[in-house]
Amino acid sequence: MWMVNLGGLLLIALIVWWFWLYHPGTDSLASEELVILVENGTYSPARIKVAAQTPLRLTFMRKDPSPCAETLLFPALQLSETLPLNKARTVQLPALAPGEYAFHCQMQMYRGTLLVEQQG
Ligand SMILES: [Cu+2]
Repeated sequence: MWMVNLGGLLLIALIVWWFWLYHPGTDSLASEELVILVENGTYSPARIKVAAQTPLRLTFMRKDPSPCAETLLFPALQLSETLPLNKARTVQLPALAPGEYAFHCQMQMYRGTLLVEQQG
C-alpha cells in the first residue's frame, strides 16, 4: 500500500518540478534564423529575448504529433496559432512593451517565455 503512496508522492513532486520549478535553457535572441522546435514536451529555445517596440516574427517547427502541441497560445496577446506537423510556421507578433510574455500549448505542457527588452 505505501508503495502506491510513494509513487503518488513522486508523481506530485515531478509535477511541481515540471510546472513551477523547471526553467529550461538559457535565453536565446530572436532573429530571422531562429527556429523554435516543438518536441519532447519543450519549446527549444523556451526563453527568447526580443526587442521592445518592434513587430517580430517567430518561426515554430512542430515535431510532436500529439494534437495538444498543435495549438500555440500567447494569452497576454490574445493570440492563438495552429502549428502544422513537420512544417515551419511563422507567427507574426505586434510591437510589445517590455516585460515577460508567456506562450504555451493547449494544456500548458509546452511552455515558453518571450523576454521583451528595451534596446539601448
Ligand atoms: Cu500540450
